[in-house]
Amino acid sequence: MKTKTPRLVLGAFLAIGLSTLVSCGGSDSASDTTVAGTPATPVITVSGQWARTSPDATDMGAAYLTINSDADDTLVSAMVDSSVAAMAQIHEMVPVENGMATGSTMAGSPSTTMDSSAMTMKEVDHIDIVAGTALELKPGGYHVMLMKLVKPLLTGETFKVTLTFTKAGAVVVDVPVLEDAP
Ligand SMILES: [Cu+2]
Repeated sequence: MKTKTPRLVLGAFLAIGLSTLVSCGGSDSASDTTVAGTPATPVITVSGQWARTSPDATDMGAAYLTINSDADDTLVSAMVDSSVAAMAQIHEMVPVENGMATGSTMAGSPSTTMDSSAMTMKEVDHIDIVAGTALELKPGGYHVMLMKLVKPLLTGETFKVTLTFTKAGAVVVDVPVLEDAP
């Protein structure tokens, strides 16, 4: 006899019944019947990564790269091996506006005012990544700041940066040191 059970619920009921039957049948391949609703881990692609050679005068460096993801995700941190620098942070270059140049700027670093005296840097907590839209970390914008370099970054060297995403987890990138953007 027919009931008024909504079709969706009935369908789910049937599906559960079927998978129960399958597992009762002695099949061990339960992983083949992936139930819809398990969120897939985003596939992150990092390209164009490079770091600028650091002049002797500074103990800071910067790395740049482009991030693509097939699903929305969030970049939450960047790490670098302690043999390269004491710490890495995600920074953003922002215009210095009247009354806005306060707080977490890079105090005590005279070398950051070369010809961009109207810009300053601030640490960002996270960067949202939109599926299918490239996120560029590039000079004048977002960058991975390397704090307290152990030694100068020399052209030809390569070091690893670990990017951590909310969903995709850790992504390790080999970053070459170059004179200029590739
Ligand atoms: Cu910076």
